[in-house]
Amino acid sequence: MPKTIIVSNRLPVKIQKGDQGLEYQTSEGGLATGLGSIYKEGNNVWIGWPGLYVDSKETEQEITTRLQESNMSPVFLSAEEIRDYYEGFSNETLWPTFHYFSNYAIYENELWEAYFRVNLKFCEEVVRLAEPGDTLWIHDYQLLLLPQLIRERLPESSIGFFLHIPFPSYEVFRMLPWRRQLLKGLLGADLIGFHTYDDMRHFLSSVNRIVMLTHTNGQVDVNNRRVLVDAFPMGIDYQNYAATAAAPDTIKKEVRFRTALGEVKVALSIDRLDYSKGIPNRLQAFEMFLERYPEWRGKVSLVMVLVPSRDRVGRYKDLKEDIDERVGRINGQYGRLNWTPVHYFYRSFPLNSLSAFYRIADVALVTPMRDGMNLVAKEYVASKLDQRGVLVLSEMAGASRELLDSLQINPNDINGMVDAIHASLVMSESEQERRMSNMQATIRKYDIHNWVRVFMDRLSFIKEKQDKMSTQ
Ligand code: GDG
Repeated sequence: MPKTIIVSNRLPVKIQKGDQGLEYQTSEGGLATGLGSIYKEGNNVWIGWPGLYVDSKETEQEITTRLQESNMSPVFLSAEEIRDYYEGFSNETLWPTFHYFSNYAIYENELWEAYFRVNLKFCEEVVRLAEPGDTLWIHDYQLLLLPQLIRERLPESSIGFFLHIPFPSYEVFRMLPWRRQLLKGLLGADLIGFHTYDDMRHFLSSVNRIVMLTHTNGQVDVNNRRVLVDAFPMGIDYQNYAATAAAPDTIKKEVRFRTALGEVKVALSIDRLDYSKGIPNRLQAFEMFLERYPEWRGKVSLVMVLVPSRDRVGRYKDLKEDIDERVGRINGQYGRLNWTPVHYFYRSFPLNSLSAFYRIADVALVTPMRDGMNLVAKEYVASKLDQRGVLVLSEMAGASRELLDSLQINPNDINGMVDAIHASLVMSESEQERRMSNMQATIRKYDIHNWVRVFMDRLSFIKEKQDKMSTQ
């Protein structure tokens, strides 16, 4: 029976060293939920790094045995590989470049070589587990070389690839010294998916100008093999977010939050700590809003959840300091004994707390400089059971293409953000309801299960088309 193999940098599990040995916690992330319906079935499997450094073969064996029970197959990384492939090339070369922060990118051959070696390591694990007829679905920017590496070893295999972050314009992409190898790596896939039509267009333009291959209707012929390129905007598990928002535990938490916050309007932001998320700009806008609209002082608070991320990378430490300073300045300048302008949390919360935050928020400020999609925007909308609340959304987030009833802003336009914050706080309830219900209709229909189904269908479609081409 052919199986499906999912491959991503991280496995959908969190392993921590506790007093009683290793503790395993399955991930609740969007991707894990969506692909849960696949990898947990039959003999399907998810290949990836378990997210921690393991220093003994015995522990590796223990983790491997344990994860096999839940259809996961770990790829272990050495301390150098974590530093050079993951923190280095993935997060200090590709991540900034793909998010249009090329000035933050470092170009070092040693990091590139580690990236190549780790992609090869993933390839070995795929080759070990794959059998004829299997379908492979590879995820994200840490594994751009993997499709072609697998293609060389298993020429007949069916390979899908999905990029979760933006694909930059040719002018930015071409700054990478390894641009040719990266494109060739990706073109080993049969289907290459992006969140938006623009990402897809940028990719095709780079393919055209860097590896000189043309395309027709998103199809590129590579060595007599047809590669399909398409946009698949990722959705969320709508029913789950709506159900969590309606759960008694969530409502209890909302009541507790409300008591603690007092009778203020709530603006909410939730992100991983990352310079792509536009956090300083958002704080600048909130500060300017308080300055320009003194009548709102004491009447609105920003609840800002920052989830720690990549805190070993220098750039992220600097960003954290900048944010701490800005929050301190706003609270120092405007705070009162009975009112805190910015409630700032640098940690993560369980899902029902997140849901209570979504419920209580009159406004969600989702203002990234660049974002592949941004699922927080969709989760906020799905959690608004009474259809009250306003989404302020950056036009630089992939989600802006679908959530047309949000108030869209350019994150570099601080005045525009100030106006949007004000407009959302004074928006009539009927307009809030109209906008929210339109957005809910969209994301209810195009949910994560639909996303998985459509991607898999397109992959079988292109594979069948190739088979027909080769028998003609
Ligand atoms: C990448 C792309 C693309 C956040 N805080 C907590 C928590 N979260 C969850 C959110 C949401 C997820 O983390 C964040 O997803 P985003 O889409 O907003 O952003 P990235 O992490 O940068 O993801 C992005 C995504 O991939 C999918 O393709 O949309 O553009 O950058 O689901 O709810 N979850 C919990 N506690 C928290 O404190 N439980």
